[in-house]
Amino acid sequence: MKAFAVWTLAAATATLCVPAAAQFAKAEDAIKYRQSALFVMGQHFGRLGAMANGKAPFDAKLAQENADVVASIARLPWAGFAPGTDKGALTKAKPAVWAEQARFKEHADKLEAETVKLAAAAKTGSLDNLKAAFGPAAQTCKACHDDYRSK
Ligand code: ASC
Repeated sequence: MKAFAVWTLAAATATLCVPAAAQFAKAEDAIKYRQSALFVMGQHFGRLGAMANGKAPFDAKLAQENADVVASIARLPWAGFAPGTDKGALTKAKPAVWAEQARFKEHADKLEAETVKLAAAAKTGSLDNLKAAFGPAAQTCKACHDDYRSK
């Protein structure tokens, strides 16, 4: 029984930690993975931005769908910045990502937190709430890009 409990806990922990524990066969795969996740997130974030900035009509249901995708994907890219993945494919990630891992993680955590707030805001169905949450979320994208992505 005890062994079962331990195994169950281990399995549950492994499930919760899937993104962080993700392993890649080679650096190129990790680079493609993080770029893909960031690209998909950017597409959905951009659609929200268009609504928040009045460039597209506000559609509460679409906003909620896009914000949910953003909040889910926001958890994924970071596993792709594993040690040793600073090269192996074309990448704009600066060496500072690996030199300042704790600070880089703070940026990632901030993005995750803001995208959770963004999804909660979108869920209210209010454009004003979406606008209010969009700015801080976009700022977390920008802050990290400014420091950790080369031009
Ligand atoms: C986007 C996108 C980003 C951010 C950033 C916010 O839509 O792809 O990287 O917003 O431009 O400042």
